[in-house]
Amino acid sequence: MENREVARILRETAQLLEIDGAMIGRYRSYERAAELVETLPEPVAELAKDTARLTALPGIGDRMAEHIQEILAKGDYGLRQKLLKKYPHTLLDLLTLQSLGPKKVALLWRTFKAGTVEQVEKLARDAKLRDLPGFGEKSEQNILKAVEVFKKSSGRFHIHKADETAHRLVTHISELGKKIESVTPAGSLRRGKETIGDLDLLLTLPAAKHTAKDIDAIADHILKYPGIDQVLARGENKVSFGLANGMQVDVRLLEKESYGAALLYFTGSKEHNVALRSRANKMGFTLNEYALSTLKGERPVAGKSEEEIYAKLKLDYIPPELRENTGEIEAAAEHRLPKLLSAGELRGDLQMHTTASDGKNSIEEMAAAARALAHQYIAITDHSKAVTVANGMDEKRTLEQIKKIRAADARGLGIRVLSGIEVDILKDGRLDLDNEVLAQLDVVVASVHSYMNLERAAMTERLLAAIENPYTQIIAHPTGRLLLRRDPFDFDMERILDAARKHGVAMELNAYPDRLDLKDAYLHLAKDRGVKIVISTDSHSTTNLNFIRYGVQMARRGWLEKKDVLNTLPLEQLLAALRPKPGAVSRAARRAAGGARSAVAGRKPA
Ligand code: DGT
Ligand code: CA
Ligand code: CA
Ligand code: ZN
Repeated sequence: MENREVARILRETAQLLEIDGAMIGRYRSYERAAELVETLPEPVAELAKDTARLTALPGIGDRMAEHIQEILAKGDYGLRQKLLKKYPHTLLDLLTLQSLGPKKVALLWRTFKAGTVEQVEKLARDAKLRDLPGFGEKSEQNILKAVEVFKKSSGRFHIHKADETAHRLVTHISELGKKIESVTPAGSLRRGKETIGDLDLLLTLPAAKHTAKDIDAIADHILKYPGIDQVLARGENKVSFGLANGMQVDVRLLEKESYGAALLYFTGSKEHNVALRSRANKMGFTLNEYALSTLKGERPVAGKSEEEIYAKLKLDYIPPELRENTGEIEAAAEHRLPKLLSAGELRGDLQMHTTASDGKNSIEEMAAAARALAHQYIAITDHSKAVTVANGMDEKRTLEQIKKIRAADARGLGIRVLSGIEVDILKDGRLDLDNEVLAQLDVVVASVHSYMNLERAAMTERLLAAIENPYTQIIAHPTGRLLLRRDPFDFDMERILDAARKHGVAMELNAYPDRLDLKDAYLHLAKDRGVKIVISTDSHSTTNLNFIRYGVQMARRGWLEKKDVLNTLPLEQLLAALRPKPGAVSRAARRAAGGARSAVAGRKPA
């Protein structure tokens, strides 16, 4: 069982306890245990083999340790089951709605016995909620918006969750050793899409003749994967099942000779496949999941690898992330596909939090973990005071934090640590900290965390004002979307990108899997307009730093190349490429002498 799954069960217990009216200390202890498990650097299943190691963790007592062990053994435990006898399981869906917390869900349940999303939706539509304490007309609207998001997102998963599950499945299936040739994730996961519907795995069989019995044995082993909830199909070509976490998995069994054709087909997207097939037909071929063949006589001409199929279709190889039929086939035909960014080209990470605000680790711990990922620099960017729930820093604390970061950096951590801030963009577009303080930071990242429902014109003006502030260097998670939970802010993206370009402000691609913001289409738009991108993880713990790879995948989906991304630059060049601080005369002057106000937009990486 994955840490995240155990954490989810503990967190749900906390929420159910809160609904149940438990004392705050009681439900908080489950919440804290959930957070702890979620951010453990190793599998909790390993740790839990030794009770003493579990109880050595902060905040985990004997009872919590028992709970965790029971969850690991049975997938659930007594307390949660007891609570779910009292309250319907669907209350947990209600809790996922952006605008409803446990207190409000409890009130809805007590007042109307409303326990499903549909019931609450109806109450909001019928204007029955506005008179409840803590609700109003605006909350009814917000609930209806959240219901829309819920409906759109049910049955889909965040990419890191799908990725982890796929990894575990591949490990499990690989135990078959020589009985199989290979097992490869395909579908939307391989394309790096922001959320994943189901998992598609391709399993190739060894070349030697295999009998029905061999295939049976393979299926038997696959279905021993722990966490299978129900088997949906079992045949000689396909094994499908649902997992306890709600995810569905299709495993296709195929001959080695078809590997390329099958990988191409099951990677998709469907739109890419359709366009590719039509090109094949025009060239006198047919293309299916088994091979590319001649139309007449159906003689196979390619199928072992994707490369040979693209080549026969007179196309350059198209990386999976580009396969959405948004111009990649035309570009491949004309040899003008971008040379996509690769993970190894990133040199640093420019947004992360520490215990100074809502992060779980210290400056030193973040630095050590980033260094282990071979980063050359990081920026520590804790929150500013407006974000009270995240313990944001005021001017005084920010100055202390700058000192702390500089001191740590001066001690030498094997990686350069920049002093940064994630400063809040207030409702009117002003930044949340004084200019004198902003002037002292190496990296100023600005972002919105409040008044997220402003109408389009107001939100556009707000972001324009933030970009025009001479201290702003990077706009973080620009649209504020939370995948499967919250729609993006409404604003005029093209105007914002134009302003960013004009003022030399970079746009963040936030790699945190709940965000992936900017998204692919906006990244492409930004690139076309000469706006630079920074890829950052927005880590709140050392383990989050690994999310950088999802950012790289999204960047590739946005057609980005090394030159489009500022944190591919060595440190000195990065600092020179970020918008210069007001008063940073020497650098600005040097730039002017070089004739390049386009220093940010047009700089070539070394
Ligand atoms: P998902 O699972 O919703 O995140 O998205 P995908 O892209 O993984 O879609 P899925 O699982 O339905 O199918 C996997 C791949 O199989 C898909 O990307 C392309 C291929 N495929 C599925 N159905 C069709 C179809 O009707 N026509 C064609 N040409 N390809 C299909
Ligand atoms: Ca899929
Ligand atoms: Ca599928
Ligand atoms: Zn943020």
